[in-house]
Amino acid sequence: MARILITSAIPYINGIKHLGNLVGSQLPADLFARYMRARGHEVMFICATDEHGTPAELAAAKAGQPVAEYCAEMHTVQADIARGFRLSFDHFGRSSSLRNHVLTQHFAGQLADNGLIREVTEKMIYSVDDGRFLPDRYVEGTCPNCGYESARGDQCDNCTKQLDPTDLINPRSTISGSTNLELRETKHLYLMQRSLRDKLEAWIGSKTDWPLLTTSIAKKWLNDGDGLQDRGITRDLHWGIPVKRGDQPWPGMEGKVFYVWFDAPIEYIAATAEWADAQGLDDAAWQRWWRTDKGADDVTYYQFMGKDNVPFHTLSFPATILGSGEPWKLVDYLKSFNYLNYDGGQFSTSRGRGVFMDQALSILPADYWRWWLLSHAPESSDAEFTWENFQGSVNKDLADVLGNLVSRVTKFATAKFGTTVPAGGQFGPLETALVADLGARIREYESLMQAMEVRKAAAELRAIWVIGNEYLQAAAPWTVVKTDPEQAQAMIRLSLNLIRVYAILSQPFIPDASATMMAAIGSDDWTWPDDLPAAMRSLEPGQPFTVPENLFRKITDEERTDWQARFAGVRT
Ligand code: B3M
Ligand code: ZN
Repeated sequence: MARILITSAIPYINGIKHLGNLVGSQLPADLFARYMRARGHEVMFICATDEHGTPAELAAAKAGQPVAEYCAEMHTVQADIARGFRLSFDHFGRSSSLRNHVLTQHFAGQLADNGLIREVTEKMIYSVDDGRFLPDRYVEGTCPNCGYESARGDQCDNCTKQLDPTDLINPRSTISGSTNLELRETKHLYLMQRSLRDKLEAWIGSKTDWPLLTTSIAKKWLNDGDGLQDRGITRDLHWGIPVKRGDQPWPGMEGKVFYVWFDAPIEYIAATAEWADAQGLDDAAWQRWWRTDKGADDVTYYQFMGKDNVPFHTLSFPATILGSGEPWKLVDYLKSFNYLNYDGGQFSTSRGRGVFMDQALSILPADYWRWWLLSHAPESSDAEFTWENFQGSVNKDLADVLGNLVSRVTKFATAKFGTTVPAGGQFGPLETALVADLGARIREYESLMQAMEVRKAAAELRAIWVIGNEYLQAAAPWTVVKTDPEQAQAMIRLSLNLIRVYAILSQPFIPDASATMMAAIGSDDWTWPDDLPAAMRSLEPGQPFTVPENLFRKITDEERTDWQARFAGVRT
C-alpha cells in the first residue's frame, strides 16, 4: 500500500467556476484520488478556496459585502457545489485560515533567515481620498494608445496594449472614482528566486517522467530570463496575511500583506493541517504527509492544475520550499491541462458565456458532466465543449452502452428467473473468452489510470462496457433460454457479476451510477477485480437483486437547442 498526496489547484473565491476550470484541476484530481483509494492506497486529497488578493476584494466590493464575510459565504457555496460534483476531498480548506497565516509567515521568516529576501523601494500610485495604494487593476483612465476611456492600469481592454498605471491619461481610482492620485514610495519584500536558479534547474531536470506540457512551460520560464526574476511577495492591501517574520513583526512592513500567489500554494500544506484540526488530530497527523523528517519520505505527491498555473508550481512554490531549508515535501508529479473552450469560443466568466458549475448541476446529474468532461479532458491540446458532442456522448456511451446493458440484464433476469441470482449451468467458451478479454483490458485501464492518461482511460473504460454488450449479443440468453435454461442462467449470473465489476471500475468516473449499480445487484463489496475469474463469481446464487431505475436518461434534441441558447452568454 502506497501513500498518495494529491492536491488540486485551489479555485479563486471570486465566483462560481465554469466547467473549463473544473476539468483543468479538481475533476481529474478527484478521478485519480478515487482510483487510488479503490486500489487500496492511503490517499490524502486536498483542495481549498484561494481567498486573498485584488480579485477577492473587488468581488466583495461588487457584492457590497465586507470581504471576510463575502469569502466565508462563497467558500460555503463552492464547497456545496464541489459536493454536488462528488469531489471527494479529504479537506476543502480556506487560504484565509489561521493555519495558513502561521505557515506563510513561517516560510517568509525562514526565507529571510536564509538571506533570500531583499527589500525594494518602488513608486506606486496612491489614492489620497481612498487612503491606500492602488493595485494596477484599481486604476482606470484613458488609453494612451487608442483613446479608450476605461482602460485598466494593467491593460487596455479595447486595443489589448499592456500598460503601466502611470501610462494612463486622467487616471482615477476605481474604488472612489477620485482623481486625487499621486506617486508615493513604498517598500516591498522580494524573494530572491535568482539565487535558487541552479537548485530549481537541477530539480526540474530530474523530473524526466513529467508530461511534456508541464516541463516545457517550466523550462521556458526558467530559461527565458523573464521567468526567474526576483519576485515581489508583498502588497499594499488590507485583505490578506499580514507580513510578519515568523511570529515577529517585520519592521517597515506594517499594514502590508503577502501577495496572494505567495500564500496560495502554502495553503496545500495548511489545508492538511486544517484537516487534522477538524479530525481532532495532532500536528504529527498532517506532518507525516508533508515533512520528510516526519514520515513523508514514503509519500508520493501529485499536483493537478491548468497550464496557466504551472510556472507558480514549478518555480515559485518550489523556490519557497527549497529556500526554507527545511525538509518539506516537493511535488513528485505535476499533471497539467490545456484549456477547454466553449461552443466555438472561450468560456467567459465576465460575460457569463458557457456552463458554470451550479448551472450544470441544475440541469443534469453530476455523472453526466463528469463523464463528458473526463472523456474529453484537454490533455494533448485544447478541447471544445459543444452541445452536440455532449448529447452524443451521454446518449451513446452512458445510455446506450452502459445503461442499456444494466437494464437488459436485470430486466431479463427478473422476467425469466426471478429476483435472485440464478444458480444453474456452467460458464462456457463465450464466458471464458469474455473473462480473458476483460482481464487484459482491465490491466490496460489500470496502467492508463496510474499514468493519469485521463482521456485514454475513459476510452478504455468505454471499451470495457462495449465488450459486455457484445458478449450479451453473442450469447443471446433470451434465445438460449428456450432450449437450455440452465445455460441461460449461467449467462445471466455472469452478466450480473459483470455489472458489479463495471460498478467498481467505473466508480472513479461516475460514482453515483456506480453506487446505484452496486446497490441494485445487492452487493457492497467494492474489492478491485485483481482476480477477475473470482470476481466474476462474487455474487452468491440465490442472492437478491433489483432492477435499477433508468441509470441514464437521454438528452433530447429539444433540450440541446434550448440549453445552447440559454448558455450563450450574459449570466446575470
Ligand atoms: N487560484 C488560480 C486558478 O484558480 C489560482 C490557483 C492557485 S493554486 C495554489 O486558476
Ligand atoms: Zn487602448
